[in-house]
Amino acid sequence: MPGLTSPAKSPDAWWRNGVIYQIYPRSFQDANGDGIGDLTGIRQRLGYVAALGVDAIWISPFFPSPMADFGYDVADYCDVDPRFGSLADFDALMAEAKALGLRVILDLVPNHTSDRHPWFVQSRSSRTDPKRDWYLWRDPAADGGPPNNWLSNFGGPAWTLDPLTGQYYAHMFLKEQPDLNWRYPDVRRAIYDAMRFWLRRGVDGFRVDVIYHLIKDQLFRNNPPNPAFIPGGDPAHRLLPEYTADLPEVQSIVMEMRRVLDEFGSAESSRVLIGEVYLPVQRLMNYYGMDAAGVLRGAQLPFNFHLIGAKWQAQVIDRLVREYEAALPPGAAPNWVLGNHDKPRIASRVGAAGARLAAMLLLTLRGTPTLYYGDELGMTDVPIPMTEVQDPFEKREPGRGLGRDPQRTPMLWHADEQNAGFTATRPWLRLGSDWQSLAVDRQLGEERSILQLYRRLLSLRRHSRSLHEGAWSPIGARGNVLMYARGDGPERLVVLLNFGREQASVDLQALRHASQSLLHVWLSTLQDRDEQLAEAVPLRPEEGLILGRGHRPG
Ligand code: TEU
Ligand code: CA
Repeated sequence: MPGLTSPAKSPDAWWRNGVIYQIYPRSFQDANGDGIGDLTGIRQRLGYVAALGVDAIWISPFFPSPMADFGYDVADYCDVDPRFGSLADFDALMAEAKALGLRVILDLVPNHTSDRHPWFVQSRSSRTDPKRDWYLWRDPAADGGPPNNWLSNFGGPAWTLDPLTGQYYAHMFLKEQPDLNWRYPDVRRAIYDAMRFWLRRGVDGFRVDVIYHLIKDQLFRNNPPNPAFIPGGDPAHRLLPEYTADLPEVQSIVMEMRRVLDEFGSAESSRVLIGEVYLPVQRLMNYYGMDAAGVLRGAQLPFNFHLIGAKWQAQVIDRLVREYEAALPPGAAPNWVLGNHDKPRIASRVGAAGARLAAMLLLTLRGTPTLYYGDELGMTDVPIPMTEVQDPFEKREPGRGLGRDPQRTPMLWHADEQNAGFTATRPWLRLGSDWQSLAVDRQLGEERSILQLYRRLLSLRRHSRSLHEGAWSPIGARGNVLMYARGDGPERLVVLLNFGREQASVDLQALRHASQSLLHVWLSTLQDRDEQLAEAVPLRPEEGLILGRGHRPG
């Protein structure tokens, strides 16, 4: 039957079109009643994640850490922080995930360690310590100040003076997160060994934190001023990171990391390297690592964050998708992200109806989508009173709207349980006032909830070959309606997304070249229509539709 195909499974390269679900471990499920999520909690909730219909989870860091940046300051790359559990808990989680058919991706933080990591403790102990060169130490400037003008992403200079040896060390983030010296071979080896430690335990890949920051200018030149900087904005944007990010030499490291993964698989390896890269589309493409022969040797998925910053307009999104699709090297896997633990939640950026439209967009574009936990519930940013702030970024730069606590609040499980079933005690971050209406069990009982929309979209993606792996072809943006097709021939389907707050109508004639015959509404973001279309497709405000031939598969 046209449009009806068995799930397109290509087990070797699941990451080409599988769906990744990001879990922030502090906030998913607390199993031992301390108000902080943990690995056992995640394991207990894997049934929900599998039933949602995703392919993999990515867990933000759970390694031993003083938690200056909530785990992005690692003190031991090969263990579990007691607050999150133990290695045995991790193994149990891994086994449960495997049993449910879920892949597990870990968060590798190689740009910096915690200042409590034994490597840094040794490095700072003396100028002649064998680990001195593992970090970036420099003499003070002539006036005793920092060696250059580099800025920390969290505000203030990227240099801190260590009185013990009279030198400054570099840190792109907090002073509790000293940057490793990736020009130094021993550093590379040590991190690659940590990767192997987890690969041997069965993990399916890594999301690599700020992979594009790993190499800094060897001459430590000053970063130039950013002419586009708006006073009052993120203070780190005062300078352009010309000498601290995306240096050409970083590409050889990306390829080395990929080779470590490939030790555990084939070329189309089932182990995946995901790079956290905030860069313009063209520069992002370098991270696929295409060599002279056209072989992709870099990250299989350099994160594409462009939907996060894009203006929420049909024309803008149309241009963005075209630009990104056109820029991809041959054979490269596209990917899309709507949000993460660092960015305001999608439902707060575009509203409740917009969040549904965004879900349809994310899950009908070509390639690998990454979902942020709770976005499937339509969770919004939770305002955190000053006295309850946890995020070090907010503490350092208060009141600028840069803090990341609002998007890190506990997952909402049960409408009738204390703290939504996240914890039996006071949670580390408060719940939003609307938590009961958003809870998983409440939404599962509602036919047309956003959670049901996510489940339907994920099921459709799995059952429709066109959505799962078909080509993406633009139809265009007419007024507020973004239109594109997926797949070829009789299986081709059409997606219409009305970004406007008014009704819109699309002439079927206009879609004729994209469709072969009568079209059915397979899915509406409002989940209340199922009709066969005659001449025009009426779209309600902020409604999205998937149109296909015949009946909806799955
Ligand atoms: O984020 C890198 C990054 O670019 C963010 O720090 C961003 O600039 C900031 O959050 C404002 O949006 C990664 C992690 O995702 C983040 O949680 C860590 O704090 C950071 O690296 C340091 O490891
Ligand atoms: Ca706990």
